[in-house]
Amino acid sequence: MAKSKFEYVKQFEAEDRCLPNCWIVVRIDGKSFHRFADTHHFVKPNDDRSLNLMTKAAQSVIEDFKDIVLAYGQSDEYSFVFRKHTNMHNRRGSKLMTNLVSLFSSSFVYHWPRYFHTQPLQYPPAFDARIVLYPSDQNLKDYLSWRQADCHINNLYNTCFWKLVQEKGMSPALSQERLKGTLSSDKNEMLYTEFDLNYNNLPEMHRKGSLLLRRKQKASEDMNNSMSSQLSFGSQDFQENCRVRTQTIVLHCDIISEKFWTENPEILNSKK
Ligand code: DGT
Ligand code: MG
Ligand code: MG
Ligand code: MG
Ligand code: MG
Repeated sequence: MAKSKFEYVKQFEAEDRCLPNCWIVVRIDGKSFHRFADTHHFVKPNDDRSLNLMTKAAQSVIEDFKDIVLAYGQSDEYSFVFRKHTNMHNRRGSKLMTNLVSLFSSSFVYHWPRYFHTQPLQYPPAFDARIVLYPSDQNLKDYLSWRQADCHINNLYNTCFWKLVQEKGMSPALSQERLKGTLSSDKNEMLYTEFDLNYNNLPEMHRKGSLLLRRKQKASEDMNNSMSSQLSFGSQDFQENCRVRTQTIVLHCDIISEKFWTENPEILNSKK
C-alpha cells in the first residue's frame, strides 16, 4: 500500500511494551464513587448489589482476556493479574489497560439492572486504570496482600463508623473523633461490647473481598446422554467423552497467608 506523506506522524507514538518476565497487574477503580454511591443510595458500609455487580463485570473481563489468571476486588476497585509470560497485544500496556477498563465499564452498565432492579442508573459511571509490573512472585503476593489488608482495615473502620452513626445517633464528625487513634483490637472490642457484634461473623465478602480464579473442570460432553453418564469416572471411555471446561469461580478467602499459595500452586505456575 502506498504511503501518504502524513505517515510520518506514526513515529510520534511511544512504545509501551511491558517488561518481559514480569507479572502485569491492571487495577481499575471507580471514579468519584463517593458521589456515585450517594446518588444511587448505596447501603452503608457495604452494598452487596454493587459488590456483586463489580464481580460480574470482572467476570466479563476474565472471560474475554484468557491470559488473566486471577482477579481480586473490594469496594470500587478490581485488580487483574495477567500470566507472567502473556504475549497478549504484544504486551503493549496501553492496549491491555484501555481494552480492559473499557470492557469493565460497559459490562458494569450492561448488567446494572440485573443487580439494582428498581434503582435506575442516574449517570454513566467511569473507572480509572493503572498498570503495574511486578518482577517477583513475592512482589505480586505482597501487592495482593496490600489490597486485602486495605479491604480489612477499611471494612473494620467503616463498620464501626456506621454503627456509631446509625445505631448511636452520633454525628459523622463525632464518630470520626471517637475512632481517631484506635487500634484494630479497640474497634473489635467496641463492636463486641457496645453493639454485641463479633466482627469475625460478618460476611466474608465484606471482610476479605472477592477473588476470581479459573478452574479447569472435566465436563462430560453431554451429561444427559445416557451413554456417557453411564461411564464410570476415571475409565478410558469416560476420559474420551470428557472435555476440559474452564469455569470462573468466586472465593472470599484469605490470600495474605502463605497457605493459600501452597494450596493453589497452579496460579503462579500457569503456563497457559
Ligand atoms: P476516586 O477513586 O479518587 O475517583 O474517588 P472515590 O470517591 O471513588 O474514592 P475511593 O475509590 O478511594 O473510595 C471508594 C468510595 O466508594 C468510598 O468513598 C465509598 C464508596 N463505596 C464503595 N463501595 C461502597 C459500598 O458498598 N457502599 C457504600 N455506601 N459506599 C461504597
Ligand atoms: Mg474510586
Ligand atoms: Mg482515590
Ligand atoms: Mg477505591
Ligand atoms: Mg482498530
